[in-house]
Amino acid sequence: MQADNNKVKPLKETWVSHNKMMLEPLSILRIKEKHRQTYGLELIASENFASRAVLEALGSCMNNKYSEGYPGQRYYGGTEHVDELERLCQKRALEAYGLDSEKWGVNAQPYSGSPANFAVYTAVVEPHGRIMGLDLPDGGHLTHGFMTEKKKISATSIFFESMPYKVNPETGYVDYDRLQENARLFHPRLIIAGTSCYSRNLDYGRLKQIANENGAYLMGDMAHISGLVAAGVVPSPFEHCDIVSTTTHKTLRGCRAGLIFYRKGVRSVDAKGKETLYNLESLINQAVFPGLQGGPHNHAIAGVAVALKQAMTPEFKAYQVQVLANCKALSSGLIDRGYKIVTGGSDNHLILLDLRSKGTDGGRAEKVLEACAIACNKNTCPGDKSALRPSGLRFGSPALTSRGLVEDDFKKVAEFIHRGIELTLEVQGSLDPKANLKEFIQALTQGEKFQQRVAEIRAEVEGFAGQFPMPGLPEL
Ligand code: DSN
Repeated sequence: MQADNNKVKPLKETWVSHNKMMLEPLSILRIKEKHRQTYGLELIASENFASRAVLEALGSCMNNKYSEGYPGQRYYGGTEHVDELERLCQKRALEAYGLDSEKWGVNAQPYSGSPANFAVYTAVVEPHGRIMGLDLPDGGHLTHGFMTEKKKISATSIFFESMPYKVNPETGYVDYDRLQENARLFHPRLIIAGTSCYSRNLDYGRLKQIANENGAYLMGDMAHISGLVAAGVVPSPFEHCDIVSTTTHKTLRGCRAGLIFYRKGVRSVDAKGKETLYNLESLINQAVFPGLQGGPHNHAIAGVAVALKQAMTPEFKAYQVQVLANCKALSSGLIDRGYKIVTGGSDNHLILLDLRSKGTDGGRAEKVLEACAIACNKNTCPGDKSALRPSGLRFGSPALTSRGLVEDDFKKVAEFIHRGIELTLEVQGSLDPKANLKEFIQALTQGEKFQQRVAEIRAEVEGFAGQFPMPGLPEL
């Protein structure tokens, strides 16, 4: 029934009305952060700038509603609109990836990628069951089972038994042969086809073959590449995986949340023609709620629904094509200046710069680049002996591509990075070779000569970055 607007009384001004005082000091921090994002070069491979429509959906009354359960089966009243919202988000998720709803389902409630992954393990791997994922120092993610010789770090390695697979330290590519050998000994229940710092496409067909040999599920974690997959510009994990998890805020350009896709229907047919069916839908839904989570974040589901609609537009496809082109331009810009890129280049949105041949490391270079308004992150390179002194820097093209930068602009970005690394080497050269990171930062921030150099580069970076438009809302 339509409300009769003439009969609706205007709300009284009360303490619940907009009170700017309540935003202090957040409004100042927000302005500073907006300035940092606008006048800096955001090269963190997992970050992006959400659109105004996504931010509007996120900052809405959908935040206020509890709706534990699933559409049509909730533990709260008043859920008719959020039911419709969640169904819409699910429908768009399947459409955005070209999935047949007879063969695939999706859970839209995970709060983000890490809870999504843990929900998958909870659903299909028994306690202390075996999982194999790409090792964190080789480009995997914490939640893929990270542990060291001394300590189980990720809850995945605490509650499940984790055996990593590795990249070949010489080439930087995943060593599938070694994975296959180890899987034959370890008999995993689940293999994870996913990365957090790997610049090449995974061979999902080979991974599926290894999973099948062991009766294991293959889970794709496409968090980093989910926008590229939606646009069809990289191979799709949906072709071979049983389950696919993702975040929604990286290349997909939505708000922070997660999705889990799962197969439905026939899983396998034996020699006698007997079919085994997938039983993932109820296991995964139960693992998410009530297993691990409470009420869904309906405002985030709204933001994801908007992002998925955007992901089905021709503009989005063009954006992802540009993400790839820009990453290649950045990679060649650095190679032309004598830098080594792990695997020699990139098939996706990120590169890993190996600084070992330059005689410095990712931690020191990250600090100098940050001082120059260039945001990136230190990362281990294949073969690194210590995770405490990672030799690499990870750079990604998605965020700056959202601001409209093209290949020539990324060549300029490569030049700025080069100047920052040259400065890193100068600061390092002024110190005892055994100087630690703290002493390095002290020299950088207290040396007048170095501060002058930082200020020069920073002013140029800010002038350059400030020319490009920023998606979102001007004031938020
Ligand atoms: N933290 C993300 C990244 O930077 O890759 C993964 O969750």
